[in-house]
Amino acid sequence: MVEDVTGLYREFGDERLPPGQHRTEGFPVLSKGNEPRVTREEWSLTLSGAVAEPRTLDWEAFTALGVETQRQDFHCVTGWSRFDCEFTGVPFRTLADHAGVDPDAEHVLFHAADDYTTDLPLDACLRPETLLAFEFDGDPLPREHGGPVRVVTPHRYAYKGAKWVTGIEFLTEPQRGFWEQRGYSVTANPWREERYG
Ligand SMILES: Nc1nc2c(c(=O)[nH]1)N[C@H]1C(S)=C(S)[C@@H](COP(=O)(O)O)O[C@H]1N2
Ligand SMILES: [Mo]
Repeated sequence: MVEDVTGLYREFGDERLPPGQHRTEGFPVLSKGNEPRVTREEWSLTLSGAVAEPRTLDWEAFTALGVETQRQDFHCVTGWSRFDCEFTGVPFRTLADHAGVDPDAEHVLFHAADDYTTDLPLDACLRPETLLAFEFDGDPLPREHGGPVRVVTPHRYAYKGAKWVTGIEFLTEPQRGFWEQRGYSVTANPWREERYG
């Protein structure tokens, strides 16, 4: 079953396409540098920081937590949006529950195999649309789009979605990620055009 979450824009206004964005049919690739080559067998995910039980999950343990498929839109801060992407993955919320997030955790820093990081307030991560995705349109997520596993955040600009994700660090104080240190927004709501921070 595919859950359609493309209507989430209605929380923020009447237009599905956020201001200043144009639609693209293709799926451009935006990577800051090298694109790591990681197999599902080599991959693991670490849940650390302000949690009851730090954990490292391998592929089997990760997928056993429960998988969902969602139809989502994808908004890049450089101006393009791709509608109706079908992503299959494990919800962030499921992973947070698995580790047991401390009550004083407020923020999240995602880590990736290319040393990319990105940060978001915890409440934005806990929305049901935040997935750690491993399939796109029914196929394994291509390496250039972050395979084996990436984060997707259809309610935020796409730089919040770490490709080749390796870790989720729960924080009691905000810490800035790669683009956030370079002037991009921490909150990054596309309908409010929060591009720069
Ligand atoms: N690990 C990692 N994740 C990343 C990036 C990156 O360079 N490295 N780029 C970000 C940016 S700026 C965008 S717009 C999206 C692009 O995803 P795509 O290449 O699948 O379109 O991934 C984000 N996640
Ligand atoms: Mo981006």
